[in-house]
Amino acid sequence: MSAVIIVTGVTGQDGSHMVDYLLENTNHEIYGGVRRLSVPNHKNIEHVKSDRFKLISLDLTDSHSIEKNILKLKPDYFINFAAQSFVGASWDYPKQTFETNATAVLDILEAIKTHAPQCRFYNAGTSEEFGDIEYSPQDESHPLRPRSPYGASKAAARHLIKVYRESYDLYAVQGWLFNHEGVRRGEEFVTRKITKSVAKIKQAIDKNLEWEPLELGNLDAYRDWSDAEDFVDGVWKMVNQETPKDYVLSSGNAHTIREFVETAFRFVGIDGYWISSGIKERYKTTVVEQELVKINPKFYRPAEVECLLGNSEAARRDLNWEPKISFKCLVEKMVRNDQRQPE
Ligand code: NAP
Ligand code: G4F
Repeated sequence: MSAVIIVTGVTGQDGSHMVDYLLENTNHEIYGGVRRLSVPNHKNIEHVKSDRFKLISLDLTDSHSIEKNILKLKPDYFINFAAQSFVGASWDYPKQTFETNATAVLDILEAIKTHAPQCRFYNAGTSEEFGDIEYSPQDESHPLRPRSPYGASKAAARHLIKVYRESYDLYAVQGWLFNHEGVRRGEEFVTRKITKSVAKIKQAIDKNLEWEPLELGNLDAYRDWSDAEDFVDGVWKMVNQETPKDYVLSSGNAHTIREFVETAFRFVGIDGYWISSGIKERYKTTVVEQELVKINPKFYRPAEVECLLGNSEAARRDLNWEPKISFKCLVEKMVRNDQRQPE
């Protein structure tokens, strides 16, 4: 039987991978939610050519557009990847972040309860909800101690989902997904920022040209990085259990930003070394005089989540899920992709 699935955030990283995954692994009809922008950015979905995929107009900050789509399509699944997803921007736009990431989830739950109570709802939760961590690795029992308006908005959404699940018997879940990256990653997130810059610097060195050093903030934070393509399978499994339950998805390995930088430069044959410390820290190479990386304090955050390391034992056991791509393969894949991109 073919089901009707609404996926939001399809212009972004995870939503676009979810569309690819569903087209390849199911025969369902997929409706991709996009909001109106002056200049549409459909790059991540422009390769999709299927009459099982249609775009619908859906802005999470407009409850009417949420309700209208749910009323009309009566979806069997609603997979919500849309969000203000950049932690750094959540201090600049705390209200917009909360409205997009939490209030909109309430609007979706209300519309599902009223118009499509059989619909299975997945919301994109995050390791950022753990925030100021109490222990490592973090599992499903770790307390929610968010450190940013972003983390707080996702924690609020989690509480709402639990309340609606228990009050109205809805199938509604929110995974705790640790960082996942890839070739569709937005360019302001640290991994993509690094791989783009490594590709540019390598090209400049090869052509004997000058370059702008990569400017970063906190190099000491640990993140548990995986490949986004591995995660959409876990999300689909989470929304297809017998009874709804939230799971952690993670690789179980954490690396610092510093290690990501070293791995990316090493892949293009540039061995570097760190000198100095604090805001004077630099990454240099013996090949040329000019520095590769320097610190710009504008990328420090008002409050930092210093270490995220996930324990995904429960998902591996219950959902038969595991990530396949290693940290090194992920970094290499991202750098290789950025080396192929035209300037
Ligand atoms: P992303 O690439 O930044 O994509 C975000 C998507 O949300 C974009 O398609 C964006 O559309 C859409 N969006 C933003 N505001 C909207 C609104 N008001 N109405 C409708 N659509 C809106 O994020 P991602 O990395 O794929 O992450 C997907 C989800 O997982 C997010 O909820 C994120 O918070 C969560 N998450 C991500 C990670 C990770 O490591 N990637 C980890 C844990 C949780 P436009 O193109 O129009 O901006
Ligand atoms: O790449 P980031 O911006 O990702 P962050 O904050 O971990 O958030 C991502 O993962 C979350 C899951 O844990 C998602 F919920 C969220 O939607 C998003 O996908 O920053 C990673 C780390 C931070 O510690 C940051 O302070 O890198 C550090 N960093 C150092 N220099 C930088 C920079 N981050 C960015 N974006 N830019 C820098 O120049």
